[in-house]
Formats: sequence, C-alpha cells, structure tokens
Amino acid sequence: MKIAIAVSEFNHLITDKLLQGALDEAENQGITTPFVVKVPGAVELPFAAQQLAKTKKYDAIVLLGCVIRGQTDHYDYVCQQVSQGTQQVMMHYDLPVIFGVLTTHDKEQALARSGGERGNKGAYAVNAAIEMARLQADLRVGKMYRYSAS
Ligand code: INI
Repeated sequence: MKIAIAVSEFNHLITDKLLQGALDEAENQGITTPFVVKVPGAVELPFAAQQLAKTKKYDAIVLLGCVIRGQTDHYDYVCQQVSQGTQQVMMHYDLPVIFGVLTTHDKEQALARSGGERGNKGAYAVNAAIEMARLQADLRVGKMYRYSAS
C-alpha cells in the first residue's frame, strides 16, 4: 500500500509532531515509507492533494495541518477552505483523502492532540487512510462485508 502525506508548515511546532506520529504509525503498520510534501499553510493542502491524486501512484493521501483560532475570522476561512477542498479532491479523484487537520481554540488543545494526552491525530489519520484504502480495494473486487449488530 502506498500513502502520500502533505503537511503544512504553518504552526510547524504542532505539524512536525503530527508528521512524526504519522510516519511512526505507518512504520508500525508495515506501510512503505510514505512520500511527504510540504506546503505553506492548511489552505494549500487540497491543491497538494490534487497534484498527488493526479499521479495515480497512491492508495490514499493524508493531509496534516493545524489551524488555531485567533482573534480574527481568518480561522473560519482557513477551516472552510481546507475541509471543503479535501472533500472535493476525495470525491473527484475517487481516492481516500484523509483530513488530519487539527482545528482548535488554542495551542494547548493542539499540543494535546499531537502526541499529548489526547493522542496524535497524525497517527489516527494514517490508520484512517489504511482502513479506507483497504475498504476501496475490497469493494472493487466485490468482497462482501457482514456486519453484526452487537
Ligand atoms: N494556516 C494554517 O495552517 N493554520 C492557521 O492557523 C492559519 N492561520 O491562522 O492563519 C493559516 N493561515 C495560512 C493559510 O493556510 C494560507 O497559507 C494563506 O492564507 C495563503 O493562502
């Protein structure tokens, strides 16, 4: 399975930790070392995803970023652009594109979710990518899933 990661440099103290969590988890799961590209901020992540998707080289793409609410409306614009852009690329290219972007009120919440007491969203995103790539591969060959209510 091949995964590509796009990570934004804005709030890099946090996004470096997300990337490390993602790379560690990929190694734990026996995934070939992911291809990594960097972009300036979260707004640029969907464009990077689009370029990666176009290559048709990857089974899933993971987007990592961190948007922290400041005193302005900028937060809302950034969150809206990156979340909607992610969804658009995923549906257009029929490829799992995972939203590993933290959107928090403050730096403390972001630290807690990038290797602190609330886990690491980068690791979570890699697991989501693996699960969705497997789901797509299984459904393509007609593998049936049986769900049991428990
Ligand atoms: N980008 C982020 O990734 N996180 C932020 O918190 C953020 N804030 O707050 O402004 C941010 N802004 C930059 C944006 O992503 C673009 O790089 C910029 O607007 C140029 O397109």
